[in-house]
Formats: sequence, structure tokens, C-alpha cells
Amino acid sequence: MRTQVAIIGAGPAGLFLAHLLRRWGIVATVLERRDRAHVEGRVRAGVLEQTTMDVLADLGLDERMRAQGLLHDGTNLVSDGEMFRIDMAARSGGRRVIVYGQQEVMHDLFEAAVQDELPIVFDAADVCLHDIAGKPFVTWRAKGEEWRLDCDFIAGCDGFHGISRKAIPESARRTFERVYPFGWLGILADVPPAHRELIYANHMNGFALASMRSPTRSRFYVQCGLHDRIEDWPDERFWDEVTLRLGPEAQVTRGPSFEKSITALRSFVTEPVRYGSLFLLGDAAHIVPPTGAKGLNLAVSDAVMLAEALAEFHGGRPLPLDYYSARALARVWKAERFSWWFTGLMHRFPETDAFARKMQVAELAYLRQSEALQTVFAENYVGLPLN
Ligand code: FAS
Ligand code: PHB
Repeated sequence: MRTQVAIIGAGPAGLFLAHLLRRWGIVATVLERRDRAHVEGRVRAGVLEQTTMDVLADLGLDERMRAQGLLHDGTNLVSDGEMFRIDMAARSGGRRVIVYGQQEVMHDLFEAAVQDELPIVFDAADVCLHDIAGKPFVTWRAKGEEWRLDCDFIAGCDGFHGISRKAIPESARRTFERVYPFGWLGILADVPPAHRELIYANHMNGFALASMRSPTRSRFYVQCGLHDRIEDWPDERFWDEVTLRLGPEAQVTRGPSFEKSITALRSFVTEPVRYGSLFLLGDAAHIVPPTGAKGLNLAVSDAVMLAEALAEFHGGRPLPLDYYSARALARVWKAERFSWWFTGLMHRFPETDAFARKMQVAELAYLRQSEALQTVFAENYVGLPLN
């Protein structure tokens, strides 16, 4: 078998890339280790930047997002129980975000892939990359057989724990990392949202976030210990804690959770994101703590930048392809900075001494009063342009 681009992984990075390449007339095949139901069933991200909304509109895949997504002009921060709002649309020339779950985005991308007959191989086991610095090909096992796919390029979209990043010799890559001394415990519950927009809270017991998936389904997170287990957080304890941390302006309605998971927080980047014919996208190349809601959105911007560069390459202009790594990483590092800064501002660190705490309080007070700092926040949260 032969294709132009072999895409490893059918998460947001892989599927956005497949749809964008198709629009440029470039043929790609996606190899996914799991089945569709598993990939589509992962809860994960909830907030799409203006940039991502625009990409879905460009692809003609935004109908359900526009019908069911919750457009937000602003967001809310709570410091010492007091809430203030940042009007992001007003501070960013009308750009905003939409709350539309990753599960819904994946559903729309898979449905469109079926309609467009985009080749996706599910349950592809033992995917292996070969000769990435020469004539690349990929092998895998499925239906009890060995398969081989020859290609011009390989797009590693297989997430943080995938094989693509590790295919680049250690001597040829550098990694940058910050592991945070706490996790996020998240739940889904069919209760009305605590507020019409998101609430991020910094409380002495730790961070909390009130988000949602629809007018009747809510997503809440609390900062938890690194070694906490799900069973340490029965629903009653969770509701007590999240209500306390969000403060009096949040209308928390209690109800049974039907999903509960703990996520570790890390900032991670590998450089470069190109090695020979292999390109890395999304979580395979970089991880952000979810505080800034950037994970999925960075996967999309990587896909746009690589699709554009490959289209230029096929149009006889190879330079953009060489420039892909620098261009993608430039936007990634800005999102890493914003996510690291926002995580530092809203969480309680074990080593947060009295002085560090005073710094948090002062920065939150300055953010509350400063149009300039609110503009910086808004620009970053709604998504920096894809330049
Ligand atoms: P993904 O991990 O989504 O997809 C990679 C795909 O590759 C998977 O389908 C996997 O099965 C496949 N794969 C892996 N190894 C393979 C192999 N060897 N062969 C073939 N296929 C292989 N972001 C937010 O903004 N808000 C959140 O609340 C949030 N919560 C998160 C919670 C968790 C637990 C995680 C892990 C991430 C969360 N994120 C969140 C970030 C998330 O949205 C990611 O950034 C996004 O899924 C990245 O997309 P991909 O790069 O496509 O990677
Ligand atoms: C979510 O809705 O899952 C969500 C929203 C905002 C974040 C992180 C997660 O910063």
C-alpha cells in the first residue's frame, strides 16, 4: 500500500490533519491503535479557541458545534471568595471561546471521515515507523496479518505515550519539562452549570474549576494530591469541597457523578518537531496543564501549520516544510507560557510560602483592576493568531 502521508493516531491532531490535507488534495491514511468508540469516548477537553472554531468552519464541520456549543464572551476568576469577570470578547476585538466537548468534536470529525471516505485503520496493533530519515514506511498488525504502508511523510499524532516521538534519536531532540506537585480530579454530572460562564477559583484548599458540557451537564475539577485515589473522593466530599472553593457566587447543584478521573499536570515540549520525514503534532510533541484549556487547540494549530506546509511542498515550494518546526513551536511556547502562568496563579503549591502567596494575591488584584493585563489574558485565552 502507498499513501502520501501516514498519520499515526486518530485523536484531534490526526483527524484535523487528515481533513485539512484532503482539502489540499493530499492523500493520507490514519492508523489508530484503538477502536472508534474508545477514541470518541474520551472526556478530555471542553473549550475551543476562536482559532479552532474558525478551522472547523473552514472545513464546513461546524454545524453541530454552532447548534449545541455554548459561546462564551467572558470567564470568571475567584480570589479569596470574591469573583470578578474578564470580558474576553471586549478585550480581544470580539474573539471568544465555545464550550463544546472533545467527544463532540471527535464525533463530528469521524462522521465527516466516513462521508468523505477518509481511510482510517482502527485497531492497528504494533505500529512501527521505518527509515524515517530516508524512504519512510510504516508497518502494523491487524486482523491477524502484517501490513506495510509506504509514504512520503509520517505525521506522529499518537499522543504523549505514543511511539512517534521516541522514533527520533535522543541525540537529535531536546525536551523541556515541568511536572506540577498536584493533580486535577474531574467529574461529569447531569446537573445545571454553576454559572453561565466558567469559574476558575484560587482557594486556600486548592484550585477549583466550574465548567460544563451543556445546559444540563456540568464538568467540575478540584486540585487534588498527586497520590490521591478516586476512592478518596466520594461524591459527597467532592461536592463539599468544590462548593467551598468556588465561593458564594457559584450556584452548585449536587448530583451523582457518572465519570470521575484524576489527571496529572505537566508542561512538556520536545524540540525539534521534525526529523527527516517525520513530523510531530499535538500531545506527541507538547503537553500543557489544562488550566489554560490549550491542549486540543494546540493540536489543531499544529495540524493547520503542517497541512499548509505540505500543500506548499506539493506546490513546488519546499521551504515552508523546513519552517514547520520553528513556526509550530513558536505558538506552542506562547501557549506553554500562558498555561504555566495561569496554573501558577490559580493553584496552591506545597512550597507556596507567605511571600509567594502575597504575590498571587497581588497579581490577582492587579488582573482584576488592569485593562492591560485583562487584554493580555483575553488574547491568550481566546487563542493567539496562527502566524
Ligand atoms: P490524543 O492523545 O488525543 O490522541 C492520540 C491518539 O493516538 C489516540 O487516539 C491513541 O489511541 C493513538 N495512539 C497512541 N499510540 C498509538 C500507536 N502506537 N499506534 C497507533 N495509534 C496510537 N485539554 C483541555 O484543553 N482541557 C481538558 O480538560 C483536558 N483534559 C485532559 C485530560 C486528559 C486525561 C488528557 C490526557 C488530556 C487532556 N486535555 C485537556 C488535553 C487533550 O485535549 C489533548 O491535548 C488532546 O487530546 C491532544 O490531541 P492529540 O495530540 O491528537 O492526542
Ligand atoms: C473542561 O471543560 O473540561 C475544561 C475547561 C477549561 C479548562 C480545562 C478543562 O481550563
